[in-house]
Amino acid sequence: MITLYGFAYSNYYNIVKHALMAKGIAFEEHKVYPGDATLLDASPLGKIPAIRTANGATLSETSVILDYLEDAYPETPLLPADAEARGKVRQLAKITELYLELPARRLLPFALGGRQAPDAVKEEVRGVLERGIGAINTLTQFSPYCCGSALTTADVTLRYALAIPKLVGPGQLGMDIVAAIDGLAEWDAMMSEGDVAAKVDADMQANRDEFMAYVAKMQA
Ligand SMILES: N[C@@H](CCC(=O)N[C@@H](CS)C(=O)NCC(=O)O)C(=O)O
Repeated sequence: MITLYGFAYSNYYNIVKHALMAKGIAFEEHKVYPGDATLLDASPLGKIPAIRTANGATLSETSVILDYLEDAYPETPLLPADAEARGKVRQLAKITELYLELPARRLLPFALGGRQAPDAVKEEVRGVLERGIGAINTLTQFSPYCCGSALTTADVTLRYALAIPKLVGPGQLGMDIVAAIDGLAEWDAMMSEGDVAAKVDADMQANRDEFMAYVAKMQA
């Protein structure tokens, strides 16, 4: 059985968890926070998530794990069959990761610490986010899913990647990132329906206080 390493408040962890559940793959969760030495066995940078496959191999990096799951468990696919369509899904997921999640993440320590980021950092982040939002507006169809009629890894990535811009956007940048992407609010509500999202969200909320205590300890 696959082992998923990480913690339920992590948005990257939840991308992989959602994909595992949507694909109906059996897995067990091994709770671990960044900085835990045991994580390094599975994740060389100590980042979350990581998996151990049923054969005992370890993998880290969310998009890599998603690709592995598609290769190893092609039943109930989260990628289209056509190579170009697969490329479009991966393009959207990559742009979401690099130009929406990662820049917003730079502001996370400030938001979690209850203070404002320096103006120079905010403006740099704003510039990258505006370009990312432009690209995502161009690439998303929302008909009803990001890349057409079927749920793909781009939807799963975007749903959880959005957590950070939603958290930091209003307080740090005065930006409503959901409103800035046409059709995103309706898609986001649709993506929250269903047992998989409900389970991931409930587990995330259940882990909130423990995660905040971990953050406070790290910042002390
Ligand atoms: N590029 C990584 C990013 C994962 C990531 O940043 N995870 C966070 C938790 S949500 C983490 O491990 N943070 C601790 C660290 O960066 O050392 C991926 O795609 O999986």
